[in-house]
Amino acid sequence: MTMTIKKQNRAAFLGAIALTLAWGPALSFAESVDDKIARAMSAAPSDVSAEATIMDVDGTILREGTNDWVCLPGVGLIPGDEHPMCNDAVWMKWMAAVGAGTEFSTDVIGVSYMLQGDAMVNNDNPMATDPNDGGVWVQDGPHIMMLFPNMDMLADLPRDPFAGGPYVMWGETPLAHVMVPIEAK
Ligand SMILES: [Cu+2]
Repeated sequence: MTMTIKKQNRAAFLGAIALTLAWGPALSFAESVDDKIARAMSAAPSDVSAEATIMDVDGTILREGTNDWVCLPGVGLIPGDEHPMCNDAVWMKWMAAVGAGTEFSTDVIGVSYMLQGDAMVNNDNPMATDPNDGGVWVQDGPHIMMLFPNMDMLADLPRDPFAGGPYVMWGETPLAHVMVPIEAK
């Protein structure tokens, strides 16, 4: 009798595990791979994104591409972010350097598409997290981002995101880049 109960308990236990395994992935990955790929691709014109490699924010390759672009469903540096981007090799190098906390430099310009817009950020301080800290905060709509080999090339661009046209984000940091909005704020 004792043996029978144990067997039944064991069966129930294994059944519960099987259910957990069956439902777990569905619950923890509420968003399908197809949805992530579609959002990643929406960051750039189709002649960029259609053949691009699609990489999840954790580095997982969701789809191998055949051109030199890498599209992501969010900005992995910002936890939970869902603003997609399509990066060239220079921007992927920038992302890796920021993620690893290492120095970034480039000999050539870099381009990233963010046609679905961006998160709200402090334009001077990439580490800022409080939108009420008195700094200049900006959340841009569709834009292109550019990296340059040296800061002299950015000398004449405004540091004010609301000046109109391209502006410099995080200009006093090694993460400086040019934001090129393509819609009015
Ligand atoms: Cu951006």
